[in-house]
Amino acid sequence: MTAVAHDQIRNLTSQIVSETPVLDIHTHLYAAPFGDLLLWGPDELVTYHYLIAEVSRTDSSVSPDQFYGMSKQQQAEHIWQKLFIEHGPVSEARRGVLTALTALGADVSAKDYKSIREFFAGRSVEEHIDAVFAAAKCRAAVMTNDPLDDLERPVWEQGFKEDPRFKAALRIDGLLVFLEKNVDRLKSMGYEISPALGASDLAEARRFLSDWAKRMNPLYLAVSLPDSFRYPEDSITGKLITEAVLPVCSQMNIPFALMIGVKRLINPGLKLAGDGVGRSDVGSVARLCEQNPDVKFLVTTLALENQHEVAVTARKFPNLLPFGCWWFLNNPSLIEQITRMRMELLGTSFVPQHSDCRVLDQLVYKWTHSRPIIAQVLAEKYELAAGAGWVVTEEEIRRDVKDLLGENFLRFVETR
Ligand code: FIX
Ligand code: ZN
Repeated sequence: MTAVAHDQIRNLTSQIVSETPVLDIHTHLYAAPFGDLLLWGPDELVTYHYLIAEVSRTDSSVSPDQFYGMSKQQQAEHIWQKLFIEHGPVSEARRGVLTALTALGADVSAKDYKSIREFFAGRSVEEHIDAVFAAAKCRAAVMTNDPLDDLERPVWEQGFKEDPRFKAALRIDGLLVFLEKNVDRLKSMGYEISPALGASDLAEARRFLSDWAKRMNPLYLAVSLPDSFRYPEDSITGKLITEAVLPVCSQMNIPFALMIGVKRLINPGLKLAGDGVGRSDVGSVARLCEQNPDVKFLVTTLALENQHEVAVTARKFPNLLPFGCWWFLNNPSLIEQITRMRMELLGTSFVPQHSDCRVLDQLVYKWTHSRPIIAQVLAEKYELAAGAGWVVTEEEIRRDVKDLLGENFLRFVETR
């Protein structure tokens, strides 16, 4: 064992965190065989829905309809002009663009967007995947795979050569939250599931879930739920969770990931950029864990106000793994606050971050921005332990960093 001097803890921890490969447990990225579902490159980076929300409030002379009427290139140039040239790139999402572009070799100092776009022109998606995963020190990213997506489903049905850097997650919002609009699609796929949810509908729902779980071999089943979510609940979502999702998760030993707290489309005109946040009922999470001890739950909530209660609830239920600083929480000041609070309550038994990348290039900035914060909090706690007489070793720090950046998650999904 290599003891670490007190004044070396911070540097060593930050070095170890910066060099340890990360397993990113939730992204909207796709392996190359999924084609255009994988968004990449500067125009996608700059038109990220976080920046669409920011430009819509910064320059109201262009309406959301007018903005969405532009080509992707025109949208990118508009955002660059309004959010980077006419106003300081000080928001997290804007800084993210600069971090990713610079880390991938582009020169942003000239502030000339067209030359930045030119720099990436002619790259193949395979080259870009290699470059991004290397720059982000990402060993694997978990996708968001929706069998009810008409572009994605044929890729799974045809089969493809797997890339070990992309893991599957079976996303089931289309069944749990949007069943009514997917009844015909499910029927065309061979599943008779009516919103009446009689016994045969529920059996069909279980068959749908287990069929696609067998096909995708997902690390977890996942759903994003509104802030109004309650468990148990006599609703389509509530019934399907109780009668279909939980039995299948228990039988196949697959965790269920709940992302709770979105207020969908509070401004519909902004489309994907129009979602808001609401406080969730964490009591529902506690009941899920208490009433289903044989099911593992991965939980992230969108509201800052819910973070403490989720961490406390996780102290009571080993089948609950809190993860990530989701979406509107993915900001340095909040990541630090949430990570410190979680570490004080849970030690290292949580997943501090996921990227939620929608664009491949974002993998670089989401982790470049989060790693130093995770390192700072962990180092601080080790310094305090050392101050209380503990002999901190390099091996201990390496072990805990590996846990926080992936092993916790893998152990959780793999254990029965
Ligand atoms: O439901 C989700 O997976 C959310 O992460 C997304 O829908 C959201 O649009 C997003 O990109 C958050 O970062
Ligand atoms: Zn997401």
